[in-house]
Amino acid sequence: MENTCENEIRKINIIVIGESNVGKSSLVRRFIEGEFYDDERPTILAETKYKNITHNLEKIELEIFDVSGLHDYRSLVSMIFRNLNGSNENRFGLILVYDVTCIKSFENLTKWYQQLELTDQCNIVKIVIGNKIDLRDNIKISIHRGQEFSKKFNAGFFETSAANDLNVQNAFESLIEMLLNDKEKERKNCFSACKCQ
Ligand SMILES: Nc1nc2c(ncn2[C@@H]2O[C@H](COP(=O)(O)OP(=O)(O)OP(=O)(O)O)[C@@H](O)[C@H]2O)c(=O)[nH]1
Ligand SMILES: [Mg+2]
Repeated sequence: MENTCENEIRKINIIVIGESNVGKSSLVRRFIEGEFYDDERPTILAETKYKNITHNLEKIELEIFDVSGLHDYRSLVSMIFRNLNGSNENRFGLILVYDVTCIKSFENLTKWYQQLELTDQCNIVKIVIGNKIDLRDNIKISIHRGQEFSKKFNAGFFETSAANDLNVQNAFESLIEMLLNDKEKERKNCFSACKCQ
């Protein structure tokens, strides 16, 4: 007889936000497809991407909301977030992305975060990503500033390059691990810098 439990798939939702051009879609593409496009187009509104993974023999479907960083769509972030928060019994993941070569993208990350209007009731696990570390000669935001920022929001921290495939899998997998393991201390202690820097 067929065991229906075996076919049950747990769902994990992740929302990716930050300024336009920081590389949100490139990070998601790198994680899901293992590819990178030099000419990645700006996202219109938001795109949803899916990936199935197995964790400890459990099937998991990841649903990733890649939200446009164009300011016109900023209110969309709150809308997606409210729906997700209202409909989801499980915790879900938030990835805040800035571009290490762009000061504005780092400074504005607080505004994107505030757009979510998070409350203590929100069941959420956060990580901050400083992307484009392959552009070594143009880095404007030190790893220290990134870490301090993420501590303020009780989020994990990662520096990545979607272009060179540095630390991207690790960042996503660590977030998923935190979501699945439900360990508060992991959220606080998850700081990782790319060794290649
Ligand atoms: N050098 C370098 N370029 C990158 C990296 N990640 C993304 N890019 C480039 O940066 C540009 C913007 O990338 P996107 O992924 O479209 O950025 P986005 O944050 O999704 O932008 P919006 O959709 O407008 O919000 C593209 O030309 C990418 O090829 C990276 O790690 N290194
Ligand atoms: Mg995009």
